Amino acid sequence: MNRYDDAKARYANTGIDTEKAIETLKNISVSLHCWQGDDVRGFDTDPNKPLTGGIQTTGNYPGRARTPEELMADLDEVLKLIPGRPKMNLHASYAIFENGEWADRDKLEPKHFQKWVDFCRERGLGCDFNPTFFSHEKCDPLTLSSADEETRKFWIEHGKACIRISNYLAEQLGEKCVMNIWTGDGFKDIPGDRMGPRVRYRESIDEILSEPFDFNKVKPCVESKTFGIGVESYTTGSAEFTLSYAAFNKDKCIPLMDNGHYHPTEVVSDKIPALLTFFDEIALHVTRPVRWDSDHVVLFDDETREIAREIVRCGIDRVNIALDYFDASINRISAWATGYRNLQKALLFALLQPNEELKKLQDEQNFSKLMVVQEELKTMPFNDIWDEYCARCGKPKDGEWYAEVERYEREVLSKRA
Ligand code: RNT
Ligand code: ZN
Repeated sequence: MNRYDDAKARYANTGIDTEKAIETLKNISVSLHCWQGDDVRGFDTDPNKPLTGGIQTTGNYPGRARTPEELMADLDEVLKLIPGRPKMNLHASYAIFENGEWADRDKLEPKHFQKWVDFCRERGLGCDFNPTFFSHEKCDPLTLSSADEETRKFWIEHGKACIRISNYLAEQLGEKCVMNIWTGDGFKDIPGDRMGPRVRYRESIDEILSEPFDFNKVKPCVESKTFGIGVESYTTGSAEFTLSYAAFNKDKCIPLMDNGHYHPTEVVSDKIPALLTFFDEIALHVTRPVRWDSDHVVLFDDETREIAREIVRCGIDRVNIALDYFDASINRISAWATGYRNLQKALLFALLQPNEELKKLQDEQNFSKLMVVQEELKTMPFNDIWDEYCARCGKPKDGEWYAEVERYEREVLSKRA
């Protein structure tokens, strides 16, 4: 008997269908964020300007992508290494201009993303999108919540342009486009007015979402945050703000939770069923915060597994899953692939749980057995199912992909001096 058949039989003994888990996971779409490849620099402004908005990439590992061609080549390399059903996730700052043409963020058009559409179409990928409200001279530092009407207008126009682009991506690629509104708007020190920026932020999002779109195809989201670097005292788009916005605008907007954006003892896994009690659909940014919103590479750790368990238990089709991290201190292809594979592992692990039985044990108040069953599941022959899943996706198993990362680094990345 081969290892998979043996593992399959052992899972079957506990009432778990590994075939079903594998088939389900193959169809769960997970967005691959383009910004891990170039440390969130983008192509529409000077790539050497500082990253603003309170986010930070640290490290200067050699080999970052400097052009659209390099980023696409790197993405192709990552796509070789990850099983599952990836979807691209772009920021507006990744617009590709041709023939010396350039457009500011308020004037971006679908054509500036045509190369990305072609890239996605050739690879059978859908595409999510994000307006870029940071790393730009018109961040004062506020954007959508700025007190300066001209600045605020500029960013509203950017948001509207992004709705049109998202619509185009959805139409061209035949898959819904999740468009996430996140701004780093906030203050370093104690504000003199907390309400004003929030009222303006609300009005700005209203204006952006007044741009026509089909809510079945374009899914605007509002992402909350607690604080950022240099923005420690006040964040306009706090959890209460964005959640309330989404709740009062359910016909055109969904809430997005990034698991780096809460206080360190709060967990997004627990918030998933809380929100899904009220919202039909939510969106997630999966990341790994280390003491703060540090955006470390996603690991196969307890909270990632718990997030995946809640996604599976609450309804896979109700959660839009995306990755959001950026590590510039290690090989970026490895960072991308490690995080993506780990989220896949967490989802597979979650699909291999006897959820009906666990629920029953809880409802019967059999908490001793509930603990024992959950603990024993941790050491089931999970790796054999994972290997089989990778093989069926035509992608390398653990132990078989890192050599390719090394080859690519040697032959491609190391030459980008
Ligand atoms: C920042 C937010 C936001 C960004 C990306 C680049 O804290 O998480 O989602 O990381 O849009
Ligand atoms: Zn995020």
